[in-house]
Amino acid sequence: MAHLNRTTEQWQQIDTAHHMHPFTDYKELAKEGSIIITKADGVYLTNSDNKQFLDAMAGLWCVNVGYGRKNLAEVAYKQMQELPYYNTFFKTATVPAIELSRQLAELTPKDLNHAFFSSSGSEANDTVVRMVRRYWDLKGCPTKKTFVSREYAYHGSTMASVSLGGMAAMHGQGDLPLPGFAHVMPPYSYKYSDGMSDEDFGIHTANKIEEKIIELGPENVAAFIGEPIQGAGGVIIPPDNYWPRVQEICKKYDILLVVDEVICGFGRTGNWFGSDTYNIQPDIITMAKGITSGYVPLSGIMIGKRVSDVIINEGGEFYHGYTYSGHPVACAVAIENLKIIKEESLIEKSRDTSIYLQERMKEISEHPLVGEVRMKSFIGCVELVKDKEKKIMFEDTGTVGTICRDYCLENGLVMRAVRDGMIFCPPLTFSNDNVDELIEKLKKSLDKTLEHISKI
Ligand code: PXG
Repeated sequence: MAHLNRTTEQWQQIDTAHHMHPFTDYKELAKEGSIIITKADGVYLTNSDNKQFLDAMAGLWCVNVGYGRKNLAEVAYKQMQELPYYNTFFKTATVPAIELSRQLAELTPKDLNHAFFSSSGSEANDTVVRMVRRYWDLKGCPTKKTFVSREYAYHGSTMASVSLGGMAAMHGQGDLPLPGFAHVMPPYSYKYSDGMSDEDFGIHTANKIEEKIIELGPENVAAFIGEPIQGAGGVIIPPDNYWPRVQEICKKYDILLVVDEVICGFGRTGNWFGSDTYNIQPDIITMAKGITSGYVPLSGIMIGKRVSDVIINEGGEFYHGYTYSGHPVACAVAIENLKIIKEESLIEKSRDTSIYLQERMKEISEHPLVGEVRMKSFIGCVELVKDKEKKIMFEDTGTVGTICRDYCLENGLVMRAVRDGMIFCPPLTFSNDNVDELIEKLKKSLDKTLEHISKI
């Protein structure tokens, strides 16, 4: 769009006049004006004033292969010429949708052999709710309808996916969650463990799920849904014994296990899926983001044999689907994206780089503002706290995180602030040099933040 030769101020004015952004305080944005990103290459973004930023967030947790991949653009261009669109309703299919389903069946954990596509993580989670409820109806258990999820879970923004999620602020707008969605304490050790050992805390928080199932009555519970590591909730990394216990509980009460891999999938945690990292055997997984590295929108769920056998063999027509389910251009880009991840061994490489990143993060841990740094391969959080020794968090949650995020931007670094946690989730292509740059810029931003808040 370089032909639209407008100044930053002009773009900002038009943006304010006509464009409502997601998750935005509109008055505040109108005062400040948005940062307009015009191009990107590798792990760097450029704004409309030609300032460069190191992108330690892979866009919004999604650009796993980095920016500027010409072959992804070429595949999209070719597919648009050959067949830009056709649907997968009414007994039709397209070659990219079929081939991607086959490849996903191979890549995803055992028994997940069928894909149902959509365009966003939210839509995919809506598919989960509809399919799981349909499954229990077909099994003759029509009361098994409630989903158990966790506080601070993020599963999307549609009515069903926001209900699955556990974000109190979102629930506060518009009388949500819908009936049939319950939430329990997440394994957020820094905030809730209260001196408990990691092991005890893992069991303690997993048992919260069991308590909730008993409270609701197992005959009313359809599924538990969880992200292997809770991303938008602040990179909440569970103790190692958490997921094994969750699986035991789901089995014991005959509850389906749905794993939301929207952030953790496609290499983020050092394996193809978070389910591989934590040895989880899900009945269904949700995928989006890294499936195309964000180059085009695509999402989907992979369905395990237990559910697909019933839906396919006993269900007749399943009245659910989207115009863009299995979009051929999106599926073609996804196939090429998977090829890049495999051919460049990006998962193995990022796992290696994460060892260096973890080492360098030790310097960040020593900063007076930092309560802890927690990470798993290429996803992590630097928790900023009021009192490092006594483990006291800030009362005015989110203020210091936002100040630090703004200093990061000033210093040419994109990190996301979740409450007072500074999140990193870089492209899998991040090199050791990129790590050095991240650490240097983050240190500088933390110093500035400390200086800033000591004046308040
Ligand atoms: N599940 C998970 C685990 C996610 O992280 C979704 C589902 C929904 O995906 P869509 O494509 O509908 O956005 C997500 C999305 C943030 C942020 O502020 C995180 C997400 C989306 C937007 C903002 O960190 N995650």
